[in-house]
Amino acid sequence: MINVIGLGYIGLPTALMFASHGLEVVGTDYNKNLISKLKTGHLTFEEQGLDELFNAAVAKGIQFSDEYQTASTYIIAVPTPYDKNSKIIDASYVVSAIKNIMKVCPKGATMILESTVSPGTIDHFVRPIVEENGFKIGTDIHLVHAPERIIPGNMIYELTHNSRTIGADDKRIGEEVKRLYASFCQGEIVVTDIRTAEMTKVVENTFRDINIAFANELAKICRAGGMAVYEIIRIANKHPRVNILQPGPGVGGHCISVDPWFLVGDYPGLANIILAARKINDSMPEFVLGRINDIMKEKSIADVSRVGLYGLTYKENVDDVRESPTLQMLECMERHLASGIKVYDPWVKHDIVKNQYHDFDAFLNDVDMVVIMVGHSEIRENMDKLKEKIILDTRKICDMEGTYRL
Ligand code: SAJ
Repeated sequence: MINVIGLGYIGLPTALMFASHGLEVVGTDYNKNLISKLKTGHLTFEEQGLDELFNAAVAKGIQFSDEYQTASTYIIAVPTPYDKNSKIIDASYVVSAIKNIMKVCPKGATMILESTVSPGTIDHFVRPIVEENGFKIGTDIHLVHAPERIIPGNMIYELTHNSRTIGADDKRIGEEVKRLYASFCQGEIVVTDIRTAEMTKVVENTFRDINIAFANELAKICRAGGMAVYEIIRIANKHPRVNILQPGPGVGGHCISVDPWFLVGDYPGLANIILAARKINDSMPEFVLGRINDIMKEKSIADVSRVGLYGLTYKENVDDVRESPTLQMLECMERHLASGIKVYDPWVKHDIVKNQYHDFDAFLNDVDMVVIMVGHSEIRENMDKLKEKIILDTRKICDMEGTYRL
């Protein structure tokens, strides 16, 4: 039996995927409210294809519980934030999960950590707990790191088709876990050691952060030099070895804006490009704020309450607001004692910020200027509603004449 620990954005789809492919699965989360929702057939976040997968898993008998189970395999998918001061990983959720598993797990069990961790986390935090509990690693307990790689918005497809990395101490166990994941994963599954798997995952997200930072820096340079950044990127990308990403209002989510800090925290003085990229991406919400101010002056908008931010999530067509550029920008405004700006996001159903709207038309009715922070399908399909508005488009999704850009 597989006990999946942590039923968030990664753990839930993973548990459902294993169960829908016929494996015996119990999903565990310490949040009783979340468990009761799942038990009564309610999903806890929106994701394309998740409903169908949930129904298939329930039909195959998946169980949900707030208690850790006695199982042959544990899959841990809990958050791994970083300490905002030291920049070092905060492994407390992982540590707590391992301690709880140790209370119920039989000898011979395999513990698979899917959460992204800084290289060395398993050595520093996980191994000591296992040993303190009298288990011998390699015989009584097998440790594996199988970092998740799926992208919110396309999770189910990517769970099935992405390549995966399995890091294990013992090649035989690595191959066993590979067979387990091959029950649903059609991508290549590479078996390696634990430290390599840890580092590879962090490197992947850091690579993307640096590349987004390059696009964002170009946007700033081009703004200062009076050049059209999107046209420049479009033409440069015709070169066979150039592939520049898109500038935007910043980098959000719980992955790309977090994981590079692990390397900065652990290797200060060495992780220089990585640190610079983090700073550039973190500076984007403030840059957008500067653009809003400039445009307000140009268009003689005196009152910020006539400005509306479209989008609260960290990217399009997801309901995840963690580290979102819009939230970062609102924080920055509060620091400058500027408030009153209006906000709307069709994916965020509850009030999480001041002056938040839940109806697109009502929102549009109350503003003269719309700042597109997120390119949800809703706005892409209703661009004509913005005809009379002053538009600052940070995502380059609007091609109406007079649209302002980054
Ligand atoms: N962004 C830009 N410009 C771009 C691309 C992205 O500004 O050209 C912004 C997005 O709007 C968003 C942020 O960057 O705010 C991150 O979005 P994303 O779509 O690039 O990635 P995530 O954070 O949703 O998912 C990433 C993925 N990692 C990589 O692509 C290397 C995913 O595969 C990982 O599984 C996930 O992190 C994770 O959980 O680690």
